[in-house]
Amino acid sequence: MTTPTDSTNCLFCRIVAGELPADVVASSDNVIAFRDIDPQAPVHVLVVPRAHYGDVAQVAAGDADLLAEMVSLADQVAGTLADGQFRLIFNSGPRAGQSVFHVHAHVIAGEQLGWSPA
Ligand code: DGP
Repeated sequence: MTTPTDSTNCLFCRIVAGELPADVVASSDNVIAFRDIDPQAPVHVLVVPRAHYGDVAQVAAGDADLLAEMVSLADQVAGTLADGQFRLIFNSGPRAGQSVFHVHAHVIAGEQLGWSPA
């Protein structure tokens, strides 16, 4: 998947660097988690690696351990802010709804979820 991957003026790079505010709810060595600005559920948190990768395929190819760390932090967030049950969404590419091209996982939790998000 070809997506813009330039870290220059990347919104989430600026949040990671502390240049822009965010409601950070959890962090690990290489990943931070902060509340989405436009929540779609009682718990809607974005899990974001500190390093810039454009999308989930790029982080999987470049650093599979980092992808595992993202999933682990998502699980931690769901256990802390909800009942441990959660939906994890990666939008990959504009047609899938990706609007910020710094890979992030949406942790959706805190209520009975319907299906499908499409
Ligand atoms: P996506 O469409 O999958 O790329 O998700 C991007 C999400 O990022 C979207 O749900 C809204 C969220 N978002 C956009 N700008 C900001 C921001 O400045 N702060 C926070 N916390 N979330 C943001």
